[in-house]
Amino acid sequence: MAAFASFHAEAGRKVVLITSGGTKVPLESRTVRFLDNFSSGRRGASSAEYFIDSGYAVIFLHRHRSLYPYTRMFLTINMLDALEFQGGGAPGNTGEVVVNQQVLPNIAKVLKRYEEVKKSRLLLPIEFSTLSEYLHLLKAAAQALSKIGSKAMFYLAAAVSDFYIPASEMPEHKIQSSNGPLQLSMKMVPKILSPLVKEWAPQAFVISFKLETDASILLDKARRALDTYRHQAVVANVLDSRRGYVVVVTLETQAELILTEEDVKNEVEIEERIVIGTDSCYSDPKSSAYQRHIP
Ligand code: PAZ
Repeated sequence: MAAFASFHAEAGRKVVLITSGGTKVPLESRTVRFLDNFSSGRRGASSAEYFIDSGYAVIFLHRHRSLYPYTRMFLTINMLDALEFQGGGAPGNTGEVVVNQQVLPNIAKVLKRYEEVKKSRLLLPIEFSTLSEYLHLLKAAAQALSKIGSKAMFYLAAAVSDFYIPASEMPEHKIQSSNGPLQLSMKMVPKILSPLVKEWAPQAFVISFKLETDASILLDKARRALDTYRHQAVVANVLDSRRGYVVVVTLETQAELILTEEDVKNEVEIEERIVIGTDSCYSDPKSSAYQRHIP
């Protein structure tokens, strides 16, 4: 991560670390069961593409098997339905395999972009599964990125567990149902934003995300996070409307980003708006990107 960051910073590029997907919290040390959450990784994966399009190099710290930039569009497609034998499926024809462009209509365009990105080494994927892997890798990433100072951005879209069972309190073997109903006592996960902003990467531009299901407490919680950690912005969203509506909160401003029906018809994604606003705020702190106050 440090080599990737220095390489791109020396080439005059900004580097963003995106976190994406949910964390897994094991209940046993030889893990059979774990707690998980809803996050698909779509926010992180699509934002990675828009950051690359805006001139950034991206460290993509993501949950194993969550959505991934470029391939995210094809996740629901059965690979074998998308391939066919050239010349048809006559018995004995096991010759060349080609892509059925009706099943994968955008594949050529996406493949071209993916290859350009790979060739320019603009995307560094790093995987986590468990909460402890995530915390360890985020700290390592922050320390690696601190070397490039204000050229680094953090875009913390992962849905990280607030609770965990410490290794010392975890049973080694599979919890037995014959012992009756399960009662769990979990500890609070330390708030990593605090050391990240204050100690590990104090010059970086940091955007955190806040998700709630009760819209009435969302903005208060976003503002409280900004007051506590003093970072640059919080993207606040509600579970059910997160694909089409977010509020970007900074210390002085608050802006709603909304997709209209027209946008949805044109396949505009809200991440494009978040990334464009974030980039102009970062590149020019006086920018009006997030200046629109909500009455
Ligand atoms: O991963 P996804 O696209 O399904 O969802 C994105 C999200 C809701 C996880 C993200 O926008 C977010 O709010 N992350 C922070 C969640 C939290 O409050 O911990």
